[in-house]
Amino acid sequence: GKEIWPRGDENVWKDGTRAIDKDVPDVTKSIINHVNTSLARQAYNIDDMGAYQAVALAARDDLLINWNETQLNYTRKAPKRAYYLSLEFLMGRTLDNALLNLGLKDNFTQGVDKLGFNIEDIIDKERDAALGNGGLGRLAACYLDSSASQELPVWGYGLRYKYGIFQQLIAPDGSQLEAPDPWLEHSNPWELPRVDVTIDVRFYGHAERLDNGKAIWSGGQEVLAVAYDVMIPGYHTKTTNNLRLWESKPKRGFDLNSFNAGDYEKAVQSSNSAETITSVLYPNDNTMVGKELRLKQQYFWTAASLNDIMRRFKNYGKPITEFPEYVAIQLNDTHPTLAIPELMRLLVDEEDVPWDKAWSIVTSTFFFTNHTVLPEALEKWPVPLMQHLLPRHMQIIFDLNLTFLQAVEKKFPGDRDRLARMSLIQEGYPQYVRMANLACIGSRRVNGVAELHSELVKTTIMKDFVEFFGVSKFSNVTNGITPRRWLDQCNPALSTLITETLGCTKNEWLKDLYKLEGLLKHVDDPKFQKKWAAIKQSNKERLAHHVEVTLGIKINTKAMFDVQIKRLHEYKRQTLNLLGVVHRYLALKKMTPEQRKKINPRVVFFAGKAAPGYYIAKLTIRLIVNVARVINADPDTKDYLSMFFLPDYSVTLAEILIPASDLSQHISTAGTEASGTSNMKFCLNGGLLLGTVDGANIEIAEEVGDSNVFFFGHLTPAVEELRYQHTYHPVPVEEKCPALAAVLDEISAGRFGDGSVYEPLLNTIRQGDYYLLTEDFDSYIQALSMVDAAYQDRTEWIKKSIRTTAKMGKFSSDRAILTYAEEFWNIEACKVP
Ligand code: 8GP
Repeated sequence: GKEIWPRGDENVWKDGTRAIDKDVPDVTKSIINHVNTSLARQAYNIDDMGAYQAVALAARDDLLINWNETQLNYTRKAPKRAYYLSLEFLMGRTLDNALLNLGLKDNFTQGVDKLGFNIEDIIDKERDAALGNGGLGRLAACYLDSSASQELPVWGYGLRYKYGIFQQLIAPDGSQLEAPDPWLEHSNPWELPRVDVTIDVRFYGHAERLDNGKAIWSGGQEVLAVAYDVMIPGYHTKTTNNLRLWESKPKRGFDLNSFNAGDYEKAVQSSNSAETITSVLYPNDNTMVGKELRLKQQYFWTAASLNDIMRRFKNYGKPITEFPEYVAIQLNDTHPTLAIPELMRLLVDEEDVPWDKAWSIVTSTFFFTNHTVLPEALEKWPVPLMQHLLPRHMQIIFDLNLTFLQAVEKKFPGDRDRLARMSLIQEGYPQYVRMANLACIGSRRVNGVAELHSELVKTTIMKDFVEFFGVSKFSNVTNGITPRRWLDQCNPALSTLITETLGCTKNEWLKDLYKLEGLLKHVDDPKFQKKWAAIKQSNKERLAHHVEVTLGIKINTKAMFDVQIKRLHEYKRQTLNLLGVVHRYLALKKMTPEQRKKINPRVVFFAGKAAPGYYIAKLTIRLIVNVARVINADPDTKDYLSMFFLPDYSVTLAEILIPASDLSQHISTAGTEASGTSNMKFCLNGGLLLGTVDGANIEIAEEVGDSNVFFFGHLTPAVEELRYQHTYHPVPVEEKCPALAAVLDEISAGRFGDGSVYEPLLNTIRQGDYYLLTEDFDSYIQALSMVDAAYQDRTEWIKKSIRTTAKMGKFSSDRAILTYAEEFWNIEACKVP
């Protein structure tokens, strides 16, 4: 029956409330206090969810004290600050991370134990804050963790979406279904609503030009931006930074004029449209979808953030010309590019700064990071749309363009093609504003996110700009990941073993990840190898348990765990992996039972969401699911090969999958994956990498040595020529790659369900093959055999695994954020006394 007494010791609950018993830990008292007051609940009425809320509030109290001290210290010392503007922050869960960063995990573990709860069960009640699509959003979250951990005065600015990335469900036929993610349904203890911090944001209306390049922008619709603050604790430091997320609200509850005129419906309508702005995250990754509401989001967020930044700068009491000495703003891709004309508008129209001076302030303030060279991702907005929504900004962009093109003409006289390529405006009907061009001319520095990608930025999309501005404006900052979440938090056993082995504190190596090299001394120590392997094994069992609980499927944990988890995109080539699995399955089918026994069993995991409008990506999921059904049910082969699509990929699911992987796949067509960041996470957790010579894979191999990664496929310089051949001199798949043709034929023939369903997907390979699967398939299969061979020698594999982890120092996001801080922003640590 139902318990009528609280879990745990009833006396602890009672004494804790009265706070008299010395034996009751402070955290326990604090939790009880929150149960009674904040939650207004009684002890016998508390389940894991209630306990989670009380524990979160207790931890929040500690964060708040640090947060207040940090902000006060910034106000007193008035340091130069940096702001990270990102439309996406893929935070995941907060409680565990907060407890670890505060150094309070053990206290809380004991504290909840006294109340009859288990801390891991409580942690498991939290929903992910999934305000992002993939790598770009998770990178922003890692950078916030590193900024706070390095005690840097950095704030994030983003949007408080009511709905994060959709929840992914799999329909009976195997295809993806999307459901909304109402993550704020239960109150969110990690955000602080600031009803007093609001900014008016204008849309539409008229811009009337005055003298000196100034104008007055009036009329239109005004929307209110309300701030919500999220505390970002550094690891083992008091510094607790801020992530400010804006929510849109109607400026007045309703439009009094319309209301008085008796048009109640219209009055309520305008308030609806104001609230729509921050209602949902656009679920596209690496692709631009030109929706008006998205442009509204972008302006709403940049305007609110810029006004807030300006207000804070003014509190410093410095002359406006010193703005860039106190403010640096990083633009996370082109999404916040409207910040450039917005700062021009604030300076020229509202602060009376002369145009040229204003432009020099702007171009000293902004820094721009590009995250992809894929053409479909480059943002451009129709001029008529922008003119309508943001008439003043459109004027400013045209004025900037005129001066800019005059300068280009001066440097390269008579080069009309160059002018057309570099213009902020793409000609045509309609014209378009090219956001990357605007971001580039408005920023002091432009960077890519891995060595190869930064080279491609310079030689492709920014080539003309390199010739105009000089190459020194363009550079590289290779991405990084926070080792706090991506090792200490997700793989506590490995973290403990590393601390024991290195002979330094956990704090020391987590903040100086190069210290991992100390593991190399122990590579040949059989005892250490054994411990290392045992941890991997228990992580595999943890994953298997999770799959059994969520999907009801049992997994052979003795098999090699082979993982590809990322957004579904043709350039990432999940299809190559899938076809590789089918190839393996067909080969197994042809073997005798005796032959099969020599094969090392393999379990292949896929996870990832497809943009709801991305037909081919969704079809790929459907095929993965249906191939899995057939393979997993085949008694001949199921002991040697199985395959799973885990639905609803998230940060939290990644935290379970990554520590459990023996091998992970990062197999994009060369030159298409800007960096990748999960590749770093897998390697940090001792998983080996199977990949193409692309993005940060290259730098990982440089660190760990070629013998510890499995590379295959064509290199970037070959891609353009190969694509040309596929377009103009196509060769049938049967001739180019018979092994692949055989696989495609089996699918067409209906071996995995009605083949005709998958024709559009298979045809992307048979015709055009833009992502060059036919070119890389043989080499991929060969690499997979090398993986098999390597896995046969388990000791050697473990050594590779240790060496890989040991050489991950470079990929700490602390290194990346310090590069931004020192080389771009010119900011320094500001320690809380
Ligand atoms: C991603 C890149 O695809 C990935 O390689 C990289 O690791 C990550 O950014 C972080 O740098 N790019 C995007 O998500 C992206 O470009 N998104 C939208 C701007 C189009």
